[in-house]
Amino acid sequence: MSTLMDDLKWRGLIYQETDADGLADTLDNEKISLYCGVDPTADSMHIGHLLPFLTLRRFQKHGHRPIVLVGGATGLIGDPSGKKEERKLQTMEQVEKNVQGLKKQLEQIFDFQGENGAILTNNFEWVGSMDLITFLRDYGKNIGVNYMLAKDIVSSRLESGISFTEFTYTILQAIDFYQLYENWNCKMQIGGSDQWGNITTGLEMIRKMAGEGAKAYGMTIPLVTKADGTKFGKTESGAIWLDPVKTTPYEFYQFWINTSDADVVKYLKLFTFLDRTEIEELEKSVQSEAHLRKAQRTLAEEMTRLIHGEEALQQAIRITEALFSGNIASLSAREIEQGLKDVPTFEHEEGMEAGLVEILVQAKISPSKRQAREDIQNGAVSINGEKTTDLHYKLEEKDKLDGKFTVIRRGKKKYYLIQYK
Ligand code: 545
Repeated sequence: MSTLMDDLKWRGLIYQETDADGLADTLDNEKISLYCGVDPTADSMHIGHLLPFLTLRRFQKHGHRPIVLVGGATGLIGDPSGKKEERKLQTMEQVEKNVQGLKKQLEQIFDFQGENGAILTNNFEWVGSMDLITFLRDYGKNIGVNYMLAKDIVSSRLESGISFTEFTYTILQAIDFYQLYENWNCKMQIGGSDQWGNITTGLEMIRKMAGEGAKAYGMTIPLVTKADGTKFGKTESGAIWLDPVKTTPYEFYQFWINTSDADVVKYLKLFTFLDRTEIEELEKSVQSEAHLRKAQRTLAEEMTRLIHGEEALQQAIRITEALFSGNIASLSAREIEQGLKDVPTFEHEEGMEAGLVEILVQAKISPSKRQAREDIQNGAVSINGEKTTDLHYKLEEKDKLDGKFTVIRRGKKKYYLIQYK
């Protein structure tokens, strides 16, 4: 058994594979090229898309060459896999914009240098200029309609309906696999479990085009599940995007650090490049000193460093610590904005009263004037991290961070923002 496949198995990264023994044997004896694709249906991936690409990166760390394909052509068609309904077509402009966004993210994950440097490709290069006659004669002829109808993806849509366009999608992805097989000696495709049908159609295409002797493999990665049964990768504020504008590095860090004890070891195995001994150490820590949350902290650090880099990670840690201790005076206005993106915000309009008591009531920080006064006198209220017990305090220019906002904290951890126009 190859060490790479052993490792993937131990991590729980293998769901389905074609010819497991043949694959393990091949990986033991040669360095291969393998690929995974993504369609530009959005300008950013979220963490639900990440696993196949991190797995591809594991192959690269073992000396194999990763090919990352962005579907500039397939994105114009729409993969029916895992979709209950026909997709709306995207415009050419949108697809092109999304291609650029995804390329940037994928470039961060892979190493493009050296003998097995990653290759980034776009299927528009060969599908975009293909004429209909070539499509139907050279490729379409190899895949039976009955074969396509038997795939779960298609059969599950026969009742609700599927257009010829989406029905054809799998042939395009199969052409990609064959093209990469021919031009880059690409012998393997990996993807999430929803891609099994497309991957096996590709193997069928390769067999028909290159002959029965052609050797190629497919593997899928399981869907990430959570111990409590809720969906992985979603929070109240939505998906966890890789794009730092959609999900700030601080939020990203928070997502991972909030992983439950029941899930954290599984995520360390699936998502990080820590080795087995390191992960087993952390597993012990979850069992014997769970309150320290060492495993969660390590997971959050590894993931944030991987996607956003060291500097953004250090900033996320700094924001986390400052918000926890209440010492937010140590943060920059940008850091506060990042950390307090989701806290209750009150728009302070010109001409409004600047008295602290009034503001506490208007911003619904304290339920009444009486309570507001009590809160201030008890020392429960702080402005930009500084406690104030002055009942007659008025917010001034110097309290506006960056000229834009004031942070009010009531009690130990309740934060509010006063925003100025
Ligand atoms: C296209 C041409 C190829 C090979 C693959 C493709 C893409 C594939 C597909 N994949 C999914 C996808 O989602 C949209 C992401 C928006 C940013 O549709 N037909 O593109 C996801 N994929 C990663 C995993 C997946 C899959 O990118 O495979 O299972 C999610 O985990 O849904 O020649």
